[in-house]
Amino acid sequence: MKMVFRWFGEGNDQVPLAFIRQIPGVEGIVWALHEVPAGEEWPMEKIEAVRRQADAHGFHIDVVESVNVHESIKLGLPSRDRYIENYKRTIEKLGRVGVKVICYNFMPVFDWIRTELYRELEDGSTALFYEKSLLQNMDPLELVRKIADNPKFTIPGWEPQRLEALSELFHAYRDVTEEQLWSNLQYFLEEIVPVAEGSGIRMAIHPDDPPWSVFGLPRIVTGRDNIRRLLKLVDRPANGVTLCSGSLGANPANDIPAMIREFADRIPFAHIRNVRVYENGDFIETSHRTADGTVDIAGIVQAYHDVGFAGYARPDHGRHLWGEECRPGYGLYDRAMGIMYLWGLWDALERRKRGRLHRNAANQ
Ligand code: CS2
Ligand code: MN
Repeated sequence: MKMVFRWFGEGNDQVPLAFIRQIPGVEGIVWALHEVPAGEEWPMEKIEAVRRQADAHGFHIDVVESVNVHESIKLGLPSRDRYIENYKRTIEKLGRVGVKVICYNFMPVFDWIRTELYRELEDGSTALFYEKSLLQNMDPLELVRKIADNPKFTIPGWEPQRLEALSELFHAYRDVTEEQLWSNLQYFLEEIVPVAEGSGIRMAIHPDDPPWSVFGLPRIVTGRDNIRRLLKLVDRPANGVTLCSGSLGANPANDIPAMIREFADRIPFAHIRNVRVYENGDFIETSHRTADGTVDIAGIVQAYHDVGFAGYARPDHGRHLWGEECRPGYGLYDRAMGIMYLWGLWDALERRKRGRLHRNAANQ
């Protein structure tokens, strides 16, 4: 397991690289050019600049999250070919600086969705919260005002430019069925996966968050069956998945350890975090610790260990603690603690395995 940490870039992340350096066992940053609008080709100078900054702190830049997919690709419009060309050029450039994994998602209009960014937990910390009944009766615009209107930080997935044309976008999606979205995804993958392969890169789709349809928009990466289908669309190692335990875990029917065992060789990148799901379908993000949520983080780490996972992993969202001012879900403290929990589980498993090997050798 190669531990990495998401970093939003110089001047765009309140956590300096020098602080990330102090979290045990972090070898690389997970990055993106957040200022480049979806669909545009990434400029090489800007890519190189991030590489230099990371280098100066001893980090690699193997994992990019995300190269965002332009809506016309998801909608299957004639203009998609132009944007797919740009996407390919970006993949090639990233390959040239040594990037190994590109995380992306295929969610129409919105990336992740919550109804509250700072919901208080019983310990006084706050975290992202999803209230099912509230969302069912909410106007999407109202939600955008609530989430995107954050004066201090732009929120990934809720960039203003993405949301400018919201009503037109909803209109454009009115006739897009799940099956059409699948076929648009297939078209995209057939184009880009060979380019990724040629560039030494594995594509890793992020599951839908939450893993169900919202505001009547189609969503297709929600659980085991459709991940199976996705991997078969282009049945190559370069067509993989970012297995996000928090996104998939919002649906308690998802057996994540079983998915890890089944899809092991197609998971180049793992997001590991916990959520607590309530009986009414609401959920809140918690600490990474197994006992704090409903996702079996210990079982997940065990599954990764059992399959000999050698890919990249990062803690995902964390709570907001100790008065930290940060981008929602992306404070330093809880994610750093999350890493220590993940290493604790991992190291204990390693030790047990080595002990077993020693004993077996001694018995021979
Ligand atoms: C992430 C997603 O911060 C988050 O919620 O898990 O935004 C993720 O980066 C994208 O869906 C990946 O394309
Ligand atoms: Mn995630």
